[in-house]
Amino acid sequence: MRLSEKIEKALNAQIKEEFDSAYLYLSMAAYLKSKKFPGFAKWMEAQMQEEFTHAIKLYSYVNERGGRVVLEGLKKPQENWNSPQEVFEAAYAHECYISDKIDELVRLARNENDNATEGFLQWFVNEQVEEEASTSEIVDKFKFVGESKNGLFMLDNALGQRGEK
Ligand code: OFO
Repeated sequence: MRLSEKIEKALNAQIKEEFDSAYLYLSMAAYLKSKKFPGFAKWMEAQMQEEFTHAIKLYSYVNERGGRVVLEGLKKPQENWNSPQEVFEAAYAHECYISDKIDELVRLARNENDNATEGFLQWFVNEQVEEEASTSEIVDKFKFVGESKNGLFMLDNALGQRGEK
């Protein structure tokens, strides 16, 4: 069965959210690079790539269900923060915002009796659990490190290992 118009519209809106997320994380990476934290920037660049794959996953699903993908303009992302810690706090808050969006989509799919979309969205529900956990763990590490320059240097190194183990 083809997607209902309501679901199609909501999934298209989520494609934009995922691209906005990618764009926001790229902006965060650029800020972190400018502040000479290559490890934090690398982590954010990897996060940006993940968001891109989320958008494409939705794009493929809409097409598979006979829907029409319509792209919206991207939101201009914030470009400055006060510290790397603030960047990761903002990333955590953003993931919580995205989790709410996914939950809304699940509710909509349920109300529309669209089992396939509800099942498809389960992957995103699980992904959000992971993304909230990973960003919030990093925020905890920043709090632990506090003002220590050494600690910050080590944390930057550690996050720069993302994808290398
Ligand atoms: Fe960060 O999970 Fe998609 O948006």
